[in-house]
Amino acid sequence: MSRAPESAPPARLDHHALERYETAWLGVAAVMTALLFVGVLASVVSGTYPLLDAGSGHAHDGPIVRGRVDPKNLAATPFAKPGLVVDAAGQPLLNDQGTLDAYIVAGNFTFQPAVLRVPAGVPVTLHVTATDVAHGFEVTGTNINAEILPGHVASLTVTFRHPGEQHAICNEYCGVGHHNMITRFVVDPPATGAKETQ
Ligand SMILES: [Cu+2]
Repeated sequence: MSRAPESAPPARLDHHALERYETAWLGVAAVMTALLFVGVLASVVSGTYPLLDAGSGHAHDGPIVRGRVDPKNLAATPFAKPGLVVDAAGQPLLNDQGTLDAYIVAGNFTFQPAVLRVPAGVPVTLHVTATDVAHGFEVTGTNINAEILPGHVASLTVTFRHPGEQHAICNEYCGVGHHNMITRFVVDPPATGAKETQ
């Protein structure tokens, strides 16, 4: 059945109705803008942006104050010895929170250490900072993903469940050597590490 040629043109919203929609959407946009503004302001005031606190109270924090370090003076911080924190016998050392600590330094198109051995099944808090420019830090197969800024410490806790190898990569373009920034995580079976050294 074909439409009658003389049928009325399709109904259109008159411009008053359009104005109402426009006003409503402007209202929605205004509310979203206000919420965003309040949210950013609140996080700045409460000090959660852009830092992740390095957990003050750790025995080995040294001069890390509320997630801040002097990137020119990492020698005075635990970052001077990148890697897993171990005791005198070379055993991984649990902190007060019951996790292991590992310090990682991003800079000069590398992560230090290049290889990090961690036991499976034990939570590890990774403290990461940068010496030069902004880098990314993403551990494959985990939800660890942070922006690493000079002077700031990102502290993220992860438990590697399965023995094997995983990698941390820089996912924020930082210069010509960007693609070389890889750290290998070697995840040891839970029992092995302890037995070997006894
Ligand atoms: Cu990079």
